[in-house]
Amino acid sequence: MIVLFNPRATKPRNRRLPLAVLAIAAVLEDREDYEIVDGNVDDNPVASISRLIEQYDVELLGVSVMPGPQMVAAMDASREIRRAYPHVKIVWGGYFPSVYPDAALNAKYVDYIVRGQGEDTLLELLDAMRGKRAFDSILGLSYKDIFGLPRNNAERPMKGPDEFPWSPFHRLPVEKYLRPSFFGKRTAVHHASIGCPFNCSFCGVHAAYGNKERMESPERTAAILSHLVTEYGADSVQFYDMNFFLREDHALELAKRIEHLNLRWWCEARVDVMSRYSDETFAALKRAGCTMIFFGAESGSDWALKEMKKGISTEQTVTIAERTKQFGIIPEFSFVIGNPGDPERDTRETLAFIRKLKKINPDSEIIIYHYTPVPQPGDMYGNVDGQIAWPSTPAEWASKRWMDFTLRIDTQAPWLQRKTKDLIDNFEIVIGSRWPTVQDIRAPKWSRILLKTLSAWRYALGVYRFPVELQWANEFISLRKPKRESL
Ligand code: B12
Repeated sequence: MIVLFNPRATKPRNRRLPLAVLAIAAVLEDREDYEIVDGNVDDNPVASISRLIEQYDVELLGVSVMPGPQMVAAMDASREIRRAYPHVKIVWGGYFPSVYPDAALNAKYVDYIVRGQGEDTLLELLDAMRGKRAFDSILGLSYKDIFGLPRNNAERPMKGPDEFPWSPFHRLPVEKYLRPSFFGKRTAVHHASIGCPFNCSFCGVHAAYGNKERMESPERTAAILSHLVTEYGADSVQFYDMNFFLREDHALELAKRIEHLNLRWWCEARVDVMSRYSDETFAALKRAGCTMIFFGAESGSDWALKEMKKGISTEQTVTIAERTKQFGIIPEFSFVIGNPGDPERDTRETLAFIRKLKKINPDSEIIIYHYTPVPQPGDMYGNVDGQIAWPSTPAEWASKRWMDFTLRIDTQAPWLQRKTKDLIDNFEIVIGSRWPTVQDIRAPKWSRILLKTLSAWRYALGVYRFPVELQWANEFISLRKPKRESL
């Protein structure tokens, strides 16, 4: 038997279908004996895994690992299982081991790493474990050789979603995952493409997947959504694609195919791509239920956008603010402020730019992060001219310093002066109070009015320093921040 484990990554109320383990389960279905254990549902996943090991002949524990709290849960559980059942092999897959394979493989309790797309690599790994092929022939696999030395096999070329079977939803209690959100009472999630053709220097996607994107056919996306609606009563969906819209004809066809499902939905897109879409496409997307789109606007400085290889311009972001307003779609603009090139200038210009966007489209949701690099292909020893040296073990990644880095709470980036960091953080609290997110469906009306009233003078006058009263009010009200959904 194979046990697939999704360690806890979020509060129960924010839990969503675990797409990574479902994708892996899809290729095991009808082929292998397997069970899924999800730490977002199960209060004691280690006990559940142990029970399975004691009852069945468990050959492999497959753990899905994202950086952040999920990595810590994966580390603790893998350690415990290794201690109690040393004969069970452990493989880690997902973003953490894909982006930091050496650190993951340094852990004694990790035997194999599956980098990037995992379906075929896992099947081949099972063959190798059963003596049917050599470990060094498996693309996308990292492992320890007979001397215990790390081996990173070459990358595996990505396949499109249509080349794999559908997720076996029936293996999970789906109703537990369709939770209320701003978009509906029963919100599902789906991934309708894989990869992203861009190379932004702060994003983990190309570090894990390279720079290609493969899209699911609109026909299959519509069929899966229709299944989630008719079988499980989904009324809304969040598309978790790294880049949902690439080709306009594809977007238009999909919109037409899903319109009749009456779903309200959210997705991620790029301002350069969407600013070129016709009015007809925007209107079709709106009719098809598109409610909110997340855009990585990243900076209000064109030079900073160039430095981070984003490939967009501030003008395109402005166009999107205008066009989303015209079509009644809420834009969610995310910024990564404090570019190492000139963090003070980037901060100044970006804060002014955010104010401009809010004027154009007051419904814009604003998400603010500190600029946080990820390892770039080729930079093995550090990042940003050697100013960041990466941890070499999961335990080090789990320390407060690196958890704050991962969650972008405090990157401790050497280029970011304290006063600039404070300015970014203070601005975030002022703008977040002046326009509380619409996405916290639990916040009572009075709490929004209180925050807006308290912050109005600060925003109007541009006074962001020492917003203690807002910190206090935010703590008291505890409004959900879309970006910190996991905590
Ligand atoms: C959904 C999601 C979340 C959800 C998770 C919900 C859930 N179900 O638990 C939530 C909101 C909780 C979340 C939170 C965070 N996330 Co997140 N998240 C994503 C997102 C949008 C989709 C991931 C997904 O489901 N993909 C679909 C599946 C099918 O693909 P996959 O995960 O890559 O899985 C494949 C392979 O990796 C591999 N694989 C995966 N697991 C396993 C296991 C085994 C055994 C094997 C063999 C293979 C394997 O095979 C799978 C199929 O091919 C990605 C961006 C993206 N579009 O990928 C960001 C992303 C993964 N998140 C990211 C980050 C940074 C975070 C946060 C740290 C953000 C924050 N500041 O709080 C937190 C921390 C999470 C935590 N608690 O530990 C980054 C990671 C970047 C990096 N540096 O590595 C990403 C890439 C976003 C980005 N562009 O920067 N996230």
